[in-house]
Amino acid sequence: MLPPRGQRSPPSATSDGVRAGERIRWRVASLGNEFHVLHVHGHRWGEADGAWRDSTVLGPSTTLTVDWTENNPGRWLYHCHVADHMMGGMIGHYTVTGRGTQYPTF
Ligand SMILES: [Cu+2]
Repeated sequence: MLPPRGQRSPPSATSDGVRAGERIRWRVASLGNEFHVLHVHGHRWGEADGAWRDSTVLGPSTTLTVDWTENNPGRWLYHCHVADHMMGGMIGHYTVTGRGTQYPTF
């Protein structure tokens, strides 16, 4: 999802065609030697400690796998919360079609 530092290419995730009701898995890789804070708007995933989160810190050269059942149609932003990373291109949108419960954005 996140481009190498200094590149302005958009994240590689493609999501058009995801429909409410589908089970979704995101695999995210943090490349290089910087920390990132992934935030996915409109969605949360369960963690091993029982907490529900919509953002998480990714350390250098780590990966994250999260799953959820899609239930929130709309066009959602996902991005790194480090401002200069986001301004450098670590931002994209994620589109969910179909019917479901429309939850507020976060
Ligand atoms: Cu970042």
